[in-house]
Amino acid sequence: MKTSRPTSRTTSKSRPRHSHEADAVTGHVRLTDAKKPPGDPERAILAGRSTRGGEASITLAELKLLAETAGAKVRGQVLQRRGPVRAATFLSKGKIEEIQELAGEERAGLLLVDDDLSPAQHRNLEKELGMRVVDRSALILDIFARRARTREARLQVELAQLEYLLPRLTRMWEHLGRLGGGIGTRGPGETQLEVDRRRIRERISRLKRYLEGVVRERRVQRRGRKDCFKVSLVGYTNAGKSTLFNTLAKAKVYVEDQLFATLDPTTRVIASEGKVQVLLTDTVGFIRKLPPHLVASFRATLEEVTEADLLLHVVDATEPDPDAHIEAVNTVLEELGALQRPRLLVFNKIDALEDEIALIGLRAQHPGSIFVSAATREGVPALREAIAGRFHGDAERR
Ligand SMILES: Nc1nc2c(ncn2[C@@H]2O[C@H](COP(=O)(O)OP(=O)(O)O)[C@@H](O)[C@H]2O)c(=O)[nH]1
Ligand SMILES: [Mg+2]
Repeated sequence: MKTSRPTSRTTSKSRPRHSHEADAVTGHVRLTDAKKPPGDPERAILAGRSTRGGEASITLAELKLLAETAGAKVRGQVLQRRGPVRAATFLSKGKIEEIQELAGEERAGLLLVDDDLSPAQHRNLEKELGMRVVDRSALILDIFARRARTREARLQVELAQLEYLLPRLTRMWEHLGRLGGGIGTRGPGETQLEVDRRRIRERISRLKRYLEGVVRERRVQRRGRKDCFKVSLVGYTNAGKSTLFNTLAKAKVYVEDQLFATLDPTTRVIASEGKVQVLLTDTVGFIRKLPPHLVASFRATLEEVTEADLLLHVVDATEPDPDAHIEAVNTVLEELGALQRPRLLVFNKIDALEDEIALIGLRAQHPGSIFVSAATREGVPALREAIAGRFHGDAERR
């Protein structure tokens, strides 16, 4: 789509800068500052809140990985352990001061918050801190935007970004509206905002129509594969789904020790029995608190999962808290309506486990699951057998 630059060039200087404002028309909530020369990563501080003791450090470790994947350089972190949520700013006054101090020392201009902020909290926090704030959803959306290679993935991400942006544009000017339209509240800024909003809504409906078409197309495609046994890899991002896909399908899809390396589904035949083929699909990974807009936008991609005959739920066995990851994946599966699909839990990366004891513990806690290393292929024959077993059971029922 061709979008002319907004006419607000002359007014933009007098309006407060807001992180979501920069690319209102193209819909890109950019994390990195466009004015910065490339190769100079943005220096960021992380902030999170914890309600339960131990889990918070794991949470911030994940936020750090997300931040680095998005190209930021993490210079420090602040964790709020106690106290009620301060509704206006999400973080307490004391923590805000701590962040300011840390940011000053580290010359950091960006705060990454591990939770999702309401549009008002976001605005207030930026105002009090005097620095840019990006919440968890915006950060994940940013990574998806960077990762999107195909047209379909790009449009899906764009839709999610615009849906994220729209309420934030609205609220941004509400405080002016409440003054009752006095002097200075009905300037060109307000008119521009209405134009922006209308344009975004139009773009959203256009994207939705297009993606509906993709969903229909995919359904037709899948109908052609009705006689196949469809296996889908699901799991937390970075669990090793793509590596396992390559091992099972003898393929070469993109593998990276970064989050969300894969956005587009790839399908390969991994076995055939008589006329029936066994198809394996690798697709986008999940994470805790995946932005809901993203799940909705990626419906075309994720329908592979809802219609699979078998889901291989891949878990990184070296994770400190694999159960938390399993739960997060199950939450997304439930949102997709795919929790009822037959599932097989596959613990991966057993080559990297510290000791036997950890493996024994996992085996005891998750009976009936499979343990593999996609890297060394240990356990992969057993996985193939398990897939074949499910396939034969399925064939008998048909
Ligand atoms: N040690 C070890 N590393 C693995 C194994 N499988 C995957 N990895 C690594 O884990 C990272 C994420 O892998 P990838 O397949 O991209 O994960 P995905 O996000 O689930 O698709 C990469 O650095 C892989 O090399 C394994 O069996 N053992
Ligand atoms: Mg992958």
